[in-house]
Amino acid sequence: MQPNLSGIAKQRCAMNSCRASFVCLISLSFAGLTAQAQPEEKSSAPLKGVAVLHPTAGNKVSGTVTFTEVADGVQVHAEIMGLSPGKHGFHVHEFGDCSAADASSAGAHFNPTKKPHAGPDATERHVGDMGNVEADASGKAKLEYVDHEMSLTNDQTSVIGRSVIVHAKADDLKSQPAGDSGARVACGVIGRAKGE
Ligand SMILES: [Cu+2]
Ligand SMILES: [Zn+2]
Repeated sequence: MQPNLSGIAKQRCAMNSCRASFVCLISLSFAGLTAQAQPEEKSSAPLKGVAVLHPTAGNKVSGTVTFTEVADGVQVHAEIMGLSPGKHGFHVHEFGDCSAADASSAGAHFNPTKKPHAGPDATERHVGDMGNVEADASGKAKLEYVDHEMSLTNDQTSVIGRSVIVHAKADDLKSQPAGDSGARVACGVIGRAKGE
């Protein structure tokens, strides 16, 4: 008879020696820990959010904005089209609700820390203050930067469930409460996206 390895282990566990039982117990506990560690490894992908922008009534602005958790903040990547050439205010607004024809349903700038309106590099700013996107002559804009105020985790500065708004005019980064950037030309709800 050729007992396999688990057969040998069982035989050892069956031995009435204190020491053998202890070794078997340790082995079983270790196997249990390994099995528990598996699901945590799967969820280690960076948190990611995405907003698909749709035009408000009378406009044709569309695009996609992604938010990816990085070591020092949240990487914002925007690609927008259908804009008039030049700068356009670009913010996270407090409600993830683009249902109104003019996107007024999205509410004010996302401001959980109760600070004044400013630009993305200011130390005192709305969490939602992403500044401007700048469209070229063909109406396309691209923006890529790391934001140090917003988050994607389940805390008060998380932008998940809020919305991204693009405006008709430039944000002057100082007028209160919203940078005097005019009408809302596109709106998209920020949802959770699959991590990479
Ligand atoms: Cu805005
Ligand atoms: Zn603001």
